[in-house]
Amino acid sequence: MSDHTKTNIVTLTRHVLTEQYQHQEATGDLTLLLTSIQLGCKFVESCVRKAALIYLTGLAHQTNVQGEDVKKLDVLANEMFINALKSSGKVAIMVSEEVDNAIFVEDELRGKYCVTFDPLDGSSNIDAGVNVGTIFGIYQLRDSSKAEIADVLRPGNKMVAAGYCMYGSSCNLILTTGNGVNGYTLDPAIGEFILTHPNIRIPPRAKIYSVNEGNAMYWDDACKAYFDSIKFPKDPARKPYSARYIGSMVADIHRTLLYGGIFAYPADKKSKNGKLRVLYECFPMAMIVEQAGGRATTGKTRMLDVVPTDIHARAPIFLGSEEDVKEAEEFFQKYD
Ligand code: AHM
Ligand code: MG
Repeated sequence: MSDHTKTNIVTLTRHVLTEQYQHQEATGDLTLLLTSIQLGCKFVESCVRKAALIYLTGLAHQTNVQGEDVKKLDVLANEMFINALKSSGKVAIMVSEEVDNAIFVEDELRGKYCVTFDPLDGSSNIDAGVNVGTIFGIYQLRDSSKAEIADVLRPGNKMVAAGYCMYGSSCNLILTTGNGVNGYTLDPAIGEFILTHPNIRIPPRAKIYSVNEGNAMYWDDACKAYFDSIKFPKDPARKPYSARYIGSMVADIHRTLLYGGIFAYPADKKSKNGKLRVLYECFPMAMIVEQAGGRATTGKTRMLDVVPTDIHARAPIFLGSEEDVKEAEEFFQKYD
């Protein structure tokens, strides 16, 4: 590596600014908004890293709108993102997994963006030191809107950007602004996300499936038949798929993005709409996967075309490599 390469580093901010300047109409607002998201991610990364040392593991003794136990780190991450986003002056509406109602930013600080986010996804894994993450999606207010709930109850194909940050063996931020997908790794020494994975493309097919098989008993026939088909292939030329399931969406999807395969959280007899939330889990991941050349569906409908009816609405999801997801869709068509 030449000295030049070592000093001419591309940070996330530099990269997004360069991309934005290629568009005449760019104001730099999205870059500033992303700066506040980066700050939130760096803060959460630092807390996750030392959670056990500063007594941040365990429950906060609260339940959230979904009736789930809230961890101390969930509370902290949520507060951090709300404060960072609000103070950026670029946000009008926030939707957080941890807050029952949409949060409308006061007039003096109001900007033109709406941000949906899950501040700490997969937090049931925290106490075991397993990867967790933050997921976010970004919309712009509709033309001449003064900020209404209808600005966020829109299909995912209206999002202008989406991303996630994975707190794992390294801290990786994956981002799309609708022009492909890039990955950045946090350099803790300088506190900057550095471009390490430019233009990520998901392999068109891979022999990996990622689903909670403990729910198989409750799956419908299409779902059972699809997973059987990849585990017990009839075609002798095809080998059975490998199973990989961490139970932390960000980590499972990060692997799917880089190695390919299919990730799913299907609907089942217990959870008629699956488990994952449309606005801040399914949509951002679907946008990233599509932008990387993959595919995302509910089984029957393109994920990004779903119209959310409630800010915490859920949907079944299958996403990943184009050919694998198409094959799953064929089963849903056949059994319809
Ligand atoms: P959370 O938002 O309460 O953390 O739940 C979402 C998580 C996802 O990260 C993961 O894909 C899923 O729940 C795992 O659920 P299950 O334990 O039912 O397999
Ligand atoms: Mg979540």
